[in-house]
Amino acid sequence: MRFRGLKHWVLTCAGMLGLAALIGAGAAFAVPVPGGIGFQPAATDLAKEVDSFHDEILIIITGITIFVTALLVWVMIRYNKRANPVPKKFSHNTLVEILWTALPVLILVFIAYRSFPLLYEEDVMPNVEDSQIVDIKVYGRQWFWSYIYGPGDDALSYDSNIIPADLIDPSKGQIRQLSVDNPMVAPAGKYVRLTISSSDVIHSWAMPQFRLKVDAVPGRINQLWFKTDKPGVYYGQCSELCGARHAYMPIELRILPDDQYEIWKQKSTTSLKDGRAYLDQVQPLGPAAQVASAK
Ligand SMILES: [Cu+2]
Repeated sequence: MRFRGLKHWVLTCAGMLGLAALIGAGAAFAVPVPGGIGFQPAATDLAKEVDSFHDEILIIITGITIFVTALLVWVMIRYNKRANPVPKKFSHNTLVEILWTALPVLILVFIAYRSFPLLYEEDVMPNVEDSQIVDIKVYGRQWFWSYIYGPGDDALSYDSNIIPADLIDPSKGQIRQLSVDNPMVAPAGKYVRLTISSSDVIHSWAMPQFRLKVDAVPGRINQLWFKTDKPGVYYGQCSELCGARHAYMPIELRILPDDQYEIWKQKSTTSLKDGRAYLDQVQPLGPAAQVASAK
């Protein structure tokens, strides 16, 4: 990872620099928690890169804010009417003007140098063998998601609807506003390529733990990819205001080990219900996963 030294320095300073950075580094739960203000833990290598970029930006922002505030305070105290009754009347200072132009440019160049490669990496999947790629089509709809599994001839497709609040069963690890009837499922350790579109209005498929978000635009195909080695359950929500039930089309993503994923897909192709039963069997959430189920 680039800037490893800087990142360590950033993490060391995080405690001094703010509660947000501190909690972000120490967050333990993969679901939103009451009062939580940090990030959910990163689940992909790219998400970790995004986090270290965030930490670097936080340092820069904090430095600039402190510097500008100190300048303002200094001006207010040293150059007010009482302390400085006869002001000087010059209007140019070449050195200062060069500095306040060049330094912000250098800071912006550094930020661009860090952010453009990340943007590119998030957008373009690495060149890997076809056997390493899993293609899933994602459609946003008013107001649920549809997932279509390839390859090619759409072997499996289904809709994913929210479980209504009055049907939520916390003993099964279901979480109000986040759990769905048929979760999206993807294998761990593979490159999962999503092609995302919409059949009505603009939605947005967002997965905080992967630091991914892309609009689902009718008539247009967007692409995302991710690769995580951690099986588990991940939650996201539609992140583009899409109508009356925008708040009721969450994303539940289950990452399974590759062999279990294949079995799940096979079972689901025959019967969605069997697939769901298999999912609950190999990846039971249990009440322990209950972090944010409070009403
Ligand atoms: Cu939506």
